[in-house]
Order: sequence, then structure tokens, then C-alpha cells
Amino acid sequence: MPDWKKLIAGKIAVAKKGSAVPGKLNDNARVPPGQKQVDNFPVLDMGIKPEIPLEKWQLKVFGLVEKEVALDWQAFQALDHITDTSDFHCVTRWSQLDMDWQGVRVRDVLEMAMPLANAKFATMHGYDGYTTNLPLEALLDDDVLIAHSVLGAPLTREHGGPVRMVVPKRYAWKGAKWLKAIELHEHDKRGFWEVRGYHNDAFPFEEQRFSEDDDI
Ligand SMILES: Nc1nc2c(c(=O)[nH]1)N[C@H]1C(S)=C(S)[C@@H](COP(=O)(O)O)O[C@H]1N2
Ligand SMILES: [Mo]
Repeated sequence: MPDWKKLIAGKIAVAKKGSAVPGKLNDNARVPPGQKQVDNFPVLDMGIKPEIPLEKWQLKVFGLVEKEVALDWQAFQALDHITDTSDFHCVTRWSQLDMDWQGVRVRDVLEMAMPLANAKFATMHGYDGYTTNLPLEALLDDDVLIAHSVLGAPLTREHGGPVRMVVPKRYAWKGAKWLKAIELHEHDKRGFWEVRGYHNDAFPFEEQRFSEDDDI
């Protein structure tokens, strides 16, 4: 078992002061303030990396929907797949540019579930028990994907395979690895990091790292 308290405190310390990545801060306009550019795609999670055999894998959309959706691997493969290239910004102060994610638009999967009129917020659930939250509207953008591949290869288990979410406009903790379900609610409900002091909105170019900077 990972030492959760230590891991959590360590990640928050790095995000506050910045020491995870050696080197100089980058002046590329695509790299948000306080971030350093990397190209080695670091791995970040709480140390639990669930292994989900494809024949057991399932992705659900539930909560405030007209029609609950449960996709197995075959049904997921049959959906429209696209490639979207975007930049990846981790709150622990590294950014990797030009990540060519392949997968299905979250919007397309949500559409199958037909969200009810009062569905305004979403919780993403990972197979490791991780959660993160976003307004439903944020999931409708073209670049928000349920990705199965990146950098020309299927997602490794450590990066969230079989599939993970990618929400390029937010810090990377908003993208759940080992994605298991998307739950729709009427009211916002903070996820794993959001209840531990991370910002609810998480826009990298505004450096929305911590909830002490929340607008509420
Ligand atoms: N299921 C799950 N998703 C997760 C996490 C996690 O611990 N569990 N960590 C988040 C955090 S804090 C970051 S920075 C990114 C890191 O993704 P990477 O390991 O592919 O770089 O995944 C996010 N998604
Ligand atoms: Mo993170």
C-alpha cells in the first residue's frame, strides 16, 4: 500500500514550490506559466495501477441520463475514432506538447446516454477509485477524448490503459486514467484532488493550481 498521506503531501509541495523537473522555465508561449517542458511523459498517480483485461473492461455513463450506457470493448471499438493533437500540463509543473491522442470524443459517448436537462456536472471514475469533476459543458469540446492510444502506441497500463480521459484545456489531473464511468449530476461534486486542496477549475494558463485561488 502506498503511504497516501506522504504521497499527497509530496505532490502538493511540488505543485506549490516546483522541484519535480530540473531545468529552466520555458518561454514557449504554449507552455503555461510555472511549467517546464518535457518530452519523457512522466507517470503520476497514487501508486495503484489497476490491470483491466479487455474482456472484462466496461465503460458506463450513468446518473442523470435518459439511457444508461455500458460499453464493452467491442462496442467502444465500433464508435468513431479520431486523432487529436494537444498539449498536456501537469500541476506538478511539467508540460509535454504535441500529444497525438487517439480515441473517441466524450461528447459522442455522452450523446448515446442522452443527458437529462438537469445534468450540469460530471464525475469521472477510474478503476483505481480515483475521481475528478468537471462541468458537463467542459466535456463537450472537440478535444476531450476517451483515449486508447498516444504517441503512436496503445496506452500503457501506467498511463491509464485500456482508456483514459484527456481534457487538454485543464491540468492533467482532470483526465481520469483507467476510466470506468462518467456520472452526471445536477450539482458539482469535488473529486479526489479537488477535496484535497486542488483548484476546482484547473486552467493551466491561469495557474489555477489550488483551491485557495478558487473564485468562490
Ligand atoms: N485514475 C486515475 N487517474 C489519474 C490519476 C490517478 O491517480 N488515478 N492521477 C492524475 C494526475 S494527478 C495526473 S498529473 C495525470 C498523470 O497522467 P500520466 O501518469 O499519464 O502522466 O493523471 C491523472 N489521472
Ligand atoms: Mo497531477
